[in-house]
Parts: sequence; structure tokens; C-alpha cells
Amino acid sequence: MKVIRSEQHRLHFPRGELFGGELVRPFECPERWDIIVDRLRVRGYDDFADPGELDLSLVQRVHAPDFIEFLQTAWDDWVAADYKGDAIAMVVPARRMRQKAPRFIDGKLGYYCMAIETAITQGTWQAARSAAACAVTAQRRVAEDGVAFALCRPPGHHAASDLYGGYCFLNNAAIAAEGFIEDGARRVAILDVDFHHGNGTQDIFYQRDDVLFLSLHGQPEDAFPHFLGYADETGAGRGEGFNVNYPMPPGTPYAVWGAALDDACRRIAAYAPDALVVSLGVDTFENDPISFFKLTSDDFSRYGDRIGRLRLPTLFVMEGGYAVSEIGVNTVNVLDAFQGA
Ligand code: 5XA
Ligand code: ZN
Repeated sequence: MKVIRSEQHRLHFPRGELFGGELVRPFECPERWDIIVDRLRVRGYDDFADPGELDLSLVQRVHAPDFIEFLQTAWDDWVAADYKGDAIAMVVPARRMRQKAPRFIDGKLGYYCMAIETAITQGTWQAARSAAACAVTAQRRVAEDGVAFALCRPPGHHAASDLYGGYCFLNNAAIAAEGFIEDGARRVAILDVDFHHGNGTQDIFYQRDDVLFLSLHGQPEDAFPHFLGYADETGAGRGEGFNVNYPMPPGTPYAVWGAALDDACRRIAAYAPDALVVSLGVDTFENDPISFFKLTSDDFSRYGDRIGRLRLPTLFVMEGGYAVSEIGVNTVNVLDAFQGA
């Protein structure tokens, strides 16, 4: 399986993340990437490549022009304001406030932000671009090989057309789905198995019937991103029926999670897509520090096999997972089992 990854991910690593009222070392850290690469090598994956130049027209099909410009200029604006730390939003347009982008950087950060744990640094835009380039380069490999893995960092599934947050800036999976459509796919399915609801991906395709989005995640009453991901969000307009959410409670074991995956796989098979994008987050793991499902390392093999049995051209796009010492084993268990199915 071809693995597309970029060393440029290292350009994004904020000094801190607000967690429980403390400034802690970010859970979304560069070692995550290193440990996945190490494990891939141990398991015999040796077909690694850098991404090609990012096709910005695909990014523009997913993200609003003002948002792209904001991401490109946020750091310079922050420095111009003489701020010394990482760029963090502090004020957001809450209920009964105007939804309008201000000129000053503090206002802009809040306007485009969906969760303030996510800081922007000097290299964030370059790193986000490289992650999107990984997704698109890997997507193009799927036509030749039937499968590819985009080892994206930073992740993408919380990024909506004009929102960043939840460690995400550009929606790598959505950009890749647009890549499949540009290359002739009439229907694409996106299966999001990250612990967190893929609010950004849902929002981007909510009114579309050419992209079926399915997400298995911690229920919003208890889990980030809290304000989207309920089962009654089923799509709108032409997209009605093409958005499927499986919110699940704290402590969910594989028996329950796997049944939801089975249902999702049946729906995907019925939709008969030309390609499948898997938003692969492994924060469903029992020891993940910020999540509450109970999947074991063996369960990742079980579900890799289930996805493999769909027999679809498949692109895996890396999302979350913060039990750093096991992130490699869990990720590669999915890929191995997919290939062995
Ligand atoms: O999939 N999303 C994540 O793993 C990020 C969660 C951020 C919670 N503050
Ligand atoms: Zn996650």
C-alpha cells in the first residue's frame, strides 16, 4: 500500500493547548506521525512518497475564499499586532452577536474558529497545505492501486468550509472526495471512524447526494464537538438521507461499535460508491486520553477486515488518536486487516 506523508507536518506544533483550564502540551503532537511511520516500517510497508504540489482548485471546492485567505495571513496579522505567543482565539460570535468577519486578528480568529484549543503558529498554513497535498496525492494513487494511505497531520475532519478547530484547518478527507469526483466518480462515500464526530465533513456535504457521509462517534451530549453529530441530522435538500450519524455513549465496547460499523457498511454497499474515503482516527482506543470508547488493539484489525470486505477503491486519511505509544499499532492493524480481507 502506498503511503503518502510529508515532513512538513513538523512546521505545525503549538507550544500549548488549553485543556481543563491548564495550558498543556498539545495532544496532537509530531510524535504521533513518527510512531505511525515506525510501525508501518516494522510491518513491511516500504512504499513511502512525498505529496505532489497541492492543487488549490480542489481546496477551493471545499473551503470559502475568505477562509483560505485567513489561514494564509493569520500568523502575519498576529505578529503585526505584536503578540508573542501562538495565535489563539479568545472571543467568538456567540448567540445574538453579529456573524461578520472583523478586521483585527483577535476578531478574525474568533470568527473562523470552532474550538479554541487549536492554535495557529508560524508554520501552520504550510503544514495544513502539506496534509491536504498528501490526501490528494494518495487519492490519485487509488485509481492505480485500489487503496492508499494519506498520513495527514494536521488532521482535517472538524474543518468546515470556513471554520478551523479541533486540531483541523483544511478538511483533507473532503478535499480528497472532491478529487475523486473531479476524476470521474459519480458517488463517493466518506466513512468517519474517528472517535469525534466529523462535523466539518458533514457540514461540507450536507446538501449533496453525490457524497454519502457516515460517522461513528461519541454522542454530542458528552463528547467534542458537542454541537453537531446527533442521529437526527440526516442531510438537507438533495442531501436528505445522505448523512448518517451513529452517536454512542461513554464506555461503548466493540460489540456495540462494530454493530454500528456493520450498519454503516451495509449502507455504503447499497449506495455503491465509486470510491470510499475512510477518515481514520484511532482515538476510539480504550486508553485514549481524551476519548471514551473501549476498542482494543485487536478490534482495529476486526474493523479493518470489515471495511476491506466492502471491496471498494479506498483511501485512508489519518485523523485523530492520542494514545501515542499505541497509535502506530492501532493504525496499522486497520490497514493490515483491510489488505488481508
Ligand atoms: O477528531 N478530533 C480530535 O481528535 C480532536 C478533538 C479535540 C478536542 N479538544
Ligand atoms: Zn478525534
